[in-house]
Amino acid sequence: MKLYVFQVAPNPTKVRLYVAEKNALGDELPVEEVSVNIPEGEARTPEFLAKNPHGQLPVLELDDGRCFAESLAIIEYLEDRFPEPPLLGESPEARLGARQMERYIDVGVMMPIGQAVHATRSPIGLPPNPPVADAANQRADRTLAYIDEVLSDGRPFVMGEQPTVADCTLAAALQFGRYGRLSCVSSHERVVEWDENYRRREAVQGIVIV
Ligand SMILES: N[C@@H](CCC(=O)N[C@@H](CS)C(=O)NCC(=O)O)C(=O)O
Repeated sequence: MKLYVFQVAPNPTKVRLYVAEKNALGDELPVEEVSVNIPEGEARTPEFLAKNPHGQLPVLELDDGRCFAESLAIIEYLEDRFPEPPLLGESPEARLGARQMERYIDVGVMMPIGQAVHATRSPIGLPPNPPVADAANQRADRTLAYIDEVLSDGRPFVMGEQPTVADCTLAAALQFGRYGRLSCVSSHERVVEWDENYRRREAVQGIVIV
């Protein structure tokens, strides 16, 4: 399978982290990464639009040539195909909790951080828009306060003792925030500490680069 990605872009990074975590657990996923340079327009070429008409990353190309987008759908497909060891949790309830948290983080942190970065230091050259950036920063700040509280019991990962897809989404979002030099994370000490510890781990070396 081929996974079309671009470094630092948060949605592809979330899937890359998931694959790296699975590999670190001993499950060598047969996924080959292909870089598509978003700022240089490579996601808008006819060739790439044939893979994803929305021109967005990540895209997973199956061995039979079929292509699928949407980061969480790709992760869930990989988890269905390679269920052991699990990265969504052991029981249905654990998976429910991990998916719930992943959604909170995607909608409440990654999306507003993406909006804030594109409204301040857009990698694809969008014009600055301070009111949009401020509102998005505030939205991210609210969800980060919630995650900070979740982490207050000293757990190493968002869902407890083991990494899940929730950690992948959070780390990918925070990296994009650092790229955009956003300040919304810095006041949440436990999130900052979680992020430093997460990035230090051998499993994810070379993926979180900013
Ligand atoms: N909901 C989609 C969002 C995908 C997305 O927004 N990808 C961004 C990179 S993080 C992209 O390809 N942007 C290029 C563009 O929209 O032109 C997912 O979860 O995969």
